[in-house]
Amino acid sequence: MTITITAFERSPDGGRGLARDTRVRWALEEVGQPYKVRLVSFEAMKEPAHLALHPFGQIPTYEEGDLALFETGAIIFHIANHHAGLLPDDANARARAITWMFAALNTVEPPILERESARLLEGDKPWSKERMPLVEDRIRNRLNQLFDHLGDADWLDGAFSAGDLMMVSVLLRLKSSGILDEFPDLAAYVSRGEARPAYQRAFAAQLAVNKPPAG
Ligand code: GTB
Repeated sequence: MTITITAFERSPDGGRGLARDTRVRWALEEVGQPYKVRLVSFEAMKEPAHLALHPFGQIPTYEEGDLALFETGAIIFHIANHHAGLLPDDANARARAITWMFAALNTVEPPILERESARLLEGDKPWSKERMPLVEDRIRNRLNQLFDHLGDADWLDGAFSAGDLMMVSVLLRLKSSGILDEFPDLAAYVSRGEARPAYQRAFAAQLAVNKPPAG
């Protein structure tokens, strides 16, 4: 059955791979599933046709036959659950990999998103300069804990899994902040994710849509 996802017609990041369709593309590439992409404008995302797929008017969405999904956690879990390559066969190892998906989304991503909101939406407020170090320290706290867990392992729990795919995707949003560079082992972990051929294909595919015109 054909898989169709949605992505920004023009991503605000100009193709740096930070919009959340990249992680879904990556998962599909890891499991070797072909997919189509329907590009949507910001206006179209708020119209009834898209809202029927995504109640919050966002990308990405995922369609496969009668099934329509939103939320990258649910989409990537669905992909990983139905195709070999992203979740281990052993039941306990599988449950732990899923735990890491949740940890990425529920524990590590929130302070990273808070920093982006603080910068983009509150950067002009008189109290912003005072608040930012507190927000960034909450990220450092999570990165310290993640670093303690990872140690010198390549991946979070044995072989690469959907948990790593989600964690690397979340950490990638920190790349331009300089904070990730304070944790060279975590920066190396992210680089290992980016070096995967499946990630490279996913990145190239989103860049092909968003690349600024040459010249
Ligand atoms: N929890 C949802 C999920 O995981 O699927 C979050 C989905 C989401 O935030 N989608 C964003 C969106 O549709 C795009 S990815 N926003 C439009 C809206 O809400 O109206 C977030 C994003 C956007 C832009 C950049 N960037 O330019 O760097 C990075 C990330």
